Amino acid sequence: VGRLILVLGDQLSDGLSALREGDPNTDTVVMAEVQAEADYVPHHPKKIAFLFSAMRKHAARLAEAGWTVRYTKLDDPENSQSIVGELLRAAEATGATEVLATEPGEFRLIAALEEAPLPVHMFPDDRFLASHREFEAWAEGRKELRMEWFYREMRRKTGLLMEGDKPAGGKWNYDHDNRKPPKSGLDVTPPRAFTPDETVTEVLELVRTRFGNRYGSLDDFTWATDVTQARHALAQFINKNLPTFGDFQDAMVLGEPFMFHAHLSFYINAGLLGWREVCDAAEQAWKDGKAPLNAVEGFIRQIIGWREFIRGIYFLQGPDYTQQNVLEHSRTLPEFYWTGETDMTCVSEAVTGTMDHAYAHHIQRLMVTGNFALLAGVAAHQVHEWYLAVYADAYEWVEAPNVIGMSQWADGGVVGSKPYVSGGNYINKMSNYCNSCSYSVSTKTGEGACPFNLLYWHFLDRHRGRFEKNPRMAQMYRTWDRMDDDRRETVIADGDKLLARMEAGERI
Ligand code: FAD
Ligand code: DLZ
Ligand code: SF4
Repeated sequence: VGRLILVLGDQLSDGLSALREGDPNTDTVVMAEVQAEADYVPHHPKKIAFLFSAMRKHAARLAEAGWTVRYTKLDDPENSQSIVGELLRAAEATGATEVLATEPGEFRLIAALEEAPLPVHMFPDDRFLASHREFEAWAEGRKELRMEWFYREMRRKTGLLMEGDKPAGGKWNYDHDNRKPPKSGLDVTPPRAFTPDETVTEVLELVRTRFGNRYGSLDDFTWATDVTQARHALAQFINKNLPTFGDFQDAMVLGEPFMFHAHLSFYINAGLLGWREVCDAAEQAWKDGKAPLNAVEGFIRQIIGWREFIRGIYFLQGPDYTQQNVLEHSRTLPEFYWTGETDMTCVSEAVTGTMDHAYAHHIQRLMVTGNFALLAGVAAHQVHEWYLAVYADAYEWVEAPNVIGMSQWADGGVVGSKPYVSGGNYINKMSNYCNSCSYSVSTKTGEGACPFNLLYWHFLDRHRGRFEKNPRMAQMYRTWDRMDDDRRETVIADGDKLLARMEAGERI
């Protein structure tokens, strides 16, 4: 008898390790749409629609390549509605007694497979550049893990943007050129759109029926759902938006949810695109003189630097990472994270954009929704669950270090040497949101003061013991200390009032 080969929703890649270990003549591929995976957090309907569509098309592709595929649809009456349950049903139907799997990207699922009542042989997920062992060896003995050093190793390892053993252009990192504030009249090309085919249309109907009334809109679903389409989306990004990606990487503009960002993370994370082809395409654009080095280096760094570093941290830190809450924050995530109903234009723009697109770009995630939750002292685990649910690119391996680590500093500085907090000035500098906000970014206390201004000092004040010795924050404490006592008291009192209103569910 043959064996079972498990292919999960984010393992839609040719040459997956479990498939390489298998034999198309005797083994059966198992793929399953299951309620348990759709429900461990309330995933955005667009994320579910994307995954189910891409899974169905990938299953057809595997069958065409000669595999026997056993695919369970969500509404199959026999569906046991869990991954392990579907493996057991498949084992019974085929007589298989063992399973080959590629390691999942979440400890929750790894544990479920390890505890399954039939043996599961797990193979490394080698769709990544750095193996667990390689990252561990790099991290070993270092006092601090910083992305930049790891990234340089990855540049050397891949040869991307290298001239011999020197970085192209003489510098490793061109971020200095990538902090331009927004301009009006930017020539942004929206992500490549695809008309839903028969498979996608069927999935959209299913998802609307089953998940239509949870957070997130299913309207205007036009994403790529197979490798060919994802490659078209990649090509369009490289040709149209990559040249400007660097300049406006940190900029935010009202009504521009995508800016010059790639809109490719969910294709990459689900396995439709690999890091190598994405980075090669970007490097080629630079070699052809179609995109400047600051843009191409910045983009490649996100993929072979940040993405790989973040994954390394997740597996290094282990299953308890998502429980970390070093700053002991305990407030409930405000309802407006699910409705967008707040007077803060920056927050409502990020949340409604997320509802519409299951997407927000990096700086919105970090400096708007993440920043606010951190300043307001929201329980890190609740913030983590929100991010895991609402973004189409979110799986725990990538979401948790970004949220628990980078954004909420709940890991005490493993990912970032200082917390990403800012007052309204930063948002005002990097966006045009404040012009149409009912709060005033230049008002620091009292009526109409921007909540980010109040809560910024509130945060620094309540965490003084932890941060005042941090050399990167000392300057801010000096500024705070130079204010007169009355003013400091007013800031704290106004901050307290705002938080009390937020906790009472009043509109803020
Ligand atoms: P671009 O800005 O165009 O970047 C290009 C690519 O680089 C992305 O497609 C992605 O593959 C990679 N990348 C960039 N930054 C990161 C990063 N910090 N970590 C990992 N990969 C990165 N990314 C996810 O893929 N899943 C998440 O769940 C996720 N959660 C996040 C939560 C917070 C609080 C923050 C601050 C960031 C998070 N990110 C996450 C990282 C980043 O915001 C997204 O990868 C990016 O916005 C995806 O959009 P894009 O494809 O347009 O990316
Ligand atoms: C996120 C997700 C969802 C919503 N649904 C499924 C599913 O029905 N079947 C499946 O195999 N995978 C699904 N996934 C992805 C997994 O929950 C999980 O996040 C990843 O496999 C972890 O790497
Ligand atoms: Fe956001 Fe404050 Fe600007 Fe309003 S004024 S958009 S709350 S930063």
